[in-house]
Amino acid sequence: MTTSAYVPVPLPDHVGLPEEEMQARADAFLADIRRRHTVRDFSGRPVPRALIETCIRAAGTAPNGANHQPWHFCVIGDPAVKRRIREAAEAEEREFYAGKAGEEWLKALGPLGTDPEKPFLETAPWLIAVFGARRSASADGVMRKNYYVPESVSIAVGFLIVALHRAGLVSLTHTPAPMGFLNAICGRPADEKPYILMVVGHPAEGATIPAHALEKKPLEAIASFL
Ligand code: IYR
Repeated sequence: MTTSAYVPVPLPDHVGLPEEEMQARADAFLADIRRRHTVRDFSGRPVPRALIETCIRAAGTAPNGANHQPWHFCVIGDPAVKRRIREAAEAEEREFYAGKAGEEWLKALGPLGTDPEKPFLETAPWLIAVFGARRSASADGVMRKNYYVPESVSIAVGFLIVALHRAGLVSLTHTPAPMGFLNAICGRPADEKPYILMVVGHPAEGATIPAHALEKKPLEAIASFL
């Protein structure tokens, strides 16, 4: 059995704050994140690639299993590739809405107003397909097993969503199912799993969201303190 040694370094960059300042920052963050909404009406307004790169760097700082960073972000701006993704996604969605989803699921989607048409996959300037790898290479090229892959990828996507929001962009976490077509289109190995297809850009003028999306459960319903 081989093990690598723990090499401690001092905790870098931690900013200790007075309690009032902590509360003020938490309040300010809550106010800002409350303004984040998932958007399905995108404009074609371009977004600089550098902005996307920075947001992905932020996503890449997420906590994850054994710090193996088991994710890959495939960023698509090429209109021809976006079109292929739209066609493949809509083919899946047509089956889903035609009955594969089942009655209960379709009923739950009623308030969202979604359907098999996914024009945003072509309109939005960027799509980001997020993959998780069960095995991947370390910095020095050694292949190794990854741990807590779905959890790690999901946390990174959470960071990405917040980074995009803070940058003044909107996004949609899209999950056509199954989305195996993304491996072929993105040129990713078959053992990587596509978890989420992020749609990123600016909202279209007059973009709407479902009223139902504004109903957030109160603290009492989502938390308990022992
Ligand atoms: N993937 C489908 C259906 C869908 C499912 C859930 I759960 C949503 O929160 C939203 C949509 C679609 O994108 O239309």
